[in-house]
Amino acid sequence: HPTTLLPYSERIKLHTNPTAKKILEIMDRKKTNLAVSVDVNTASEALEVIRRVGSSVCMVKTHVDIFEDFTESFVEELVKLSKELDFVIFEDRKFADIGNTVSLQYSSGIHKIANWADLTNAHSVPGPGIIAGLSKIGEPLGRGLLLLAEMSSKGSLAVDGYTEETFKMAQEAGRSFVIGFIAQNRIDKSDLIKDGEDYLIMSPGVGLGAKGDSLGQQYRTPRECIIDSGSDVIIVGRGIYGIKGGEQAVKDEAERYRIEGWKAYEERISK
Ligand code: BMP
Repeated sequence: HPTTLLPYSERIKLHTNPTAKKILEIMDRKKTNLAVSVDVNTASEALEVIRRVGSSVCMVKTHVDIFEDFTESFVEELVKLSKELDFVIFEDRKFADIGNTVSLQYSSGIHKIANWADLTNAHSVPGPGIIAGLSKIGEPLGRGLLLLAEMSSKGSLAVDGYTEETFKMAQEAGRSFVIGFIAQNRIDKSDLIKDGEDYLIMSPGVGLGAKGDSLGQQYRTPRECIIDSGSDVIIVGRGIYGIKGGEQAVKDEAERYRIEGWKAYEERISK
């Protein structure tokens, strides 16, 4: 695949969306393709994890609807940390409704996601109206969107034709707002991709220890994601914040994944 041989730095100019550019710039500057998912119960715990791992990551992924103590001040602190520690904020909201509803969910309610999240994501199941509804809100703010083209969980229905149609839906929407995919593989196949097009492929389901969990999650190593499958960003949750041994252990584990991910990337582009 043409993209997998290019350094992140050379892909910046292939994008117009400010969030896509920012992600690639940070990856290059901080030498990291690691995103940490902070799926803990409280906003205050999440901030603690972020303070520990922030310098090792290009992106922090949140599920703010998990927090029992979500407030506006969490958002203020998160944005402040994103500037200090140089990372992008990705709210893993997985929108899945008609355009009108998602535009309200994205801009309003308690969370007002569009106000603070650089990046969010959506399922393609409702059709292109979901992209139109979200882009109406997010594009003027310079936000980016990922479509879920594949999932890491066992028995996922996002395979084959669904995955391919998702790619085509993104391609038709254009890259001013849709900047890539949540996927397990380089789904922007070289026979589908057009000259000068570039997408960011971000893969969850990454772990150096366990092979999965009891609820269908399946893990691959950073190497498998980046070299074998051509992913650009590895997303790690429990493998990092769930490590035993206290604050320093979490920090060290993030560095371990950062180094693994970066080594694999350097090997990939040197092929
Ligand atoms: P963990 O590394 O602890 O298994 O967490 C994975 C994270 O990635 C979770 O936040 C989950 O919602 C998300 N995720 C996933 O695991 N698989 C997908 O296909 C898409 C996801 O967003």
